[in-house]
Amino acid sequence: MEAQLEELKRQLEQQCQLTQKLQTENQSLERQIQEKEKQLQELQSRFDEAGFRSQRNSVESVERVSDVRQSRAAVIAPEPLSEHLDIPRVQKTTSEAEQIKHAIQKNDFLSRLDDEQISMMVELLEALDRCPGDDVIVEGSEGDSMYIVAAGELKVTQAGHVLRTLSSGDVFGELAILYNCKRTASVRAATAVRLWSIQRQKYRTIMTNKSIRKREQLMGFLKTAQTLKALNDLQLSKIIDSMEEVKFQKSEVIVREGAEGNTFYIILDGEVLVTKKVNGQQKTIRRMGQGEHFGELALIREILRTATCTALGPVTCFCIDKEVFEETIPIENLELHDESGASLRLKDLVPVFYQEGRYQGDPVTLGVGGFGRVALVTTKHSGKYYAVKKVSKKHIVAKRQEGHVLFEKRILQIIQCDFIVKLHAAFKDSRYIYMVMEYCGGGEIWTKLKEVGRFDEPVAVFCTACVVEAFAYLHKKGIMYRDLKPENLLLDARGYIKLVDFGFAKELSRGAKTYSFCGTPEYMAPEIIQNHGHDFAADFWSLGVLVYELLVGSPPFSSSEPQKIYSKILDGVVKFPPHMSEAARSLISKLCRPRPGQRLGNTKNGIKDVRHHRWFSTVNWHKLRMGQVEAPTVRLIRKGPCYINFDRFPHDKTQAEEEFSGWDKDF
Ligand code: ISQ
Repeated sequence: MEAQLEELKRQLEQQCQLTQKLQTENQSLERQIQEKEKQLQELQSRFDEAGFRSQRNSVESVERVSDVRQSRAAVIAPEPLSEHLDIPRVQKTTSEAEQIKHAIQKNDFLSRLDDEQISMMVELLEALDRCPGDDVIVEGSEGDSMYIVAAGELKVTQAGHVLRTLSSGDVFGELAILYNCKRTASVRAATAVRLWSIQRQKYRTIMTNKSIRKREQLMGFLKTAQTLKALNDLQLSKIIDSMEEVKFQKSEVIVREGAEGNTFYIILDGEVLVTKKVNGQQKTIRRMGQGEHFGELALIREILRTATCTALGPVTCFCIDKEVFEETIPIENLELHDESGASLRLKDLVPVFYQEGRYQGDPVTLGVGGFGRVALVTTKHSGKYYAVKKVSKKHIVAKRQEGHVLFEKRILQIIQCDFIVKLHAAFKDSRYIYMVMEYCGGGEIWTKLKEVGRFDEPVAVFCTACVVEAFAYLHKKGIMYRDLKPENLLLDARGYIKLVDFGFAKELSRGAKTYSFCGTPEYMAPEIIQNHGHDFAADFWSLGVLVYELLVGSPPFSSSEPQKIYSKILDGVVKFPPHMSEAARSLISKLCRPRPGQRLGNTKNGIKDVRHHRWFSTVNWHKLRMGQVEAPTVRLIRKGPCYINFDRFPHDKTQAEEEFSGWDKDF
């Protein structure tokens, strides 16, 4: 036991000795490390010094160090800015201002300031006179000003060594306008000198306040863009962060009519002339100035510019490209905006005239019917085209159509569907009511059908799919359309179909029936003819008739005598020509089932069953709704004057009688 204890004691002593030895070695190693670190620091500072000298010899700056940072970056603490600093502007002669600008432009750092910052600097610089031998900057002191030499000479020294001489037009101490930095060299007047100097606090206060005001101003400008209406301040601020300033010279074309639009512009300074080709001639639409913007639709749609914008003098714009914009803001946040109806005035609408042909010089008429006429007009303000439906009030009263007209206006006002023509504004006077509608320049489907005889299947599928979407929208809102036919389908400039004419539309609650006899005979459902009462199912019947007419060129139940048409409809026998596909036959048969309750679209799955029918198997419904499907109908659209896709009509100079019964008080 005792031997064991002795052995343990010995081992413990050995352990203690070893620990002591290690501690001594450790201390010596630590000392060596400290020594080495000291040496390293010395070497580093000598190296830095050498680098600094070689750099500085080639530049004008006094503070400039190596471009590649060798050590940790200095922490720059933010300085509070004085809010109410009284900062006088110093009047300069033209040659003084020129000299200063020139000095700024040849300085590597200052030349990167923007125009506004430079002019502000020119205004704020104060004159400072120094005698020979006066110190302007002392090495190691904290810098708060920058200087431009107006006249005289100064010597730059570092640790007693003269580094260089500064003379008129040289800039020094410029980093001090950014932050509080230690001066790394001294500058002393060698002769009597005149300097331009500016203090950091003054410069930064002015510039910060200016930037805040500019941001607020830009925010205000952006808020006037309809397309950006739905965005909050944070999103608008992000847009401002992505925008860039661009300058245009006098007469420079900023955007050209017909060119692809990719950029949105806000005018910061200068004036822009907006012109547009109207009736073959370049017409001035308007002048735009500070705060106004153009090209906003380029952000959300693939569009061709609808006007030319030219700089009237030097113009500065703030702009953003579509791609940058899309990366900044999700496009779903934006409102697809068209010129608001509220801003349209009847007196701003000017007729468009035929430029050639037998009606040359007459106003363009797009359509004529029992209802009145549709004229093509444009606005002095935007140069956009509109279709104006003008109907005699006397005629409306005579045909007892007051209710229909009021309903049509009310319905069109609330409808927001890309497959239905938009109503931009409505007016009335003592003789007429006017409905200012979106212009669909591609013409009527009816005209196209007559031109080509019948449509091939892809065109018919596309047109019908657009109508299905319009019906889906209307039926969901409880509105029956009741007047489907190729005459009421217009093509917009992209070849998309839009439904027009809501004179027969009716609101109907689910399960209810209506009994009025209306529509176009060839398209009437049997239950209308039989007066059994009809509902949304009648629209699906007419959809079947439309598919047939598009593929064949004439409707399935036709005759020159109306009674025969009705008989054929009630017989319900459809003859399919040999060229018609099995899928088309199947769809037509299911849509034109005599019993409304069995009609496709009117059974338990509703309009989904129509969309899912195999005749539509090529349709991507989502893309169609998004307007992302390339329309096969574009090849039907002719290029030429804006009215080229419409039949021509002679001008009607007669004037309707006045009407004062007051039925139109809500129109
Ligand atoms: C829109 N564009 C062209 C013709 C039209 C006819 C009637 C209603 C709207 C129209």
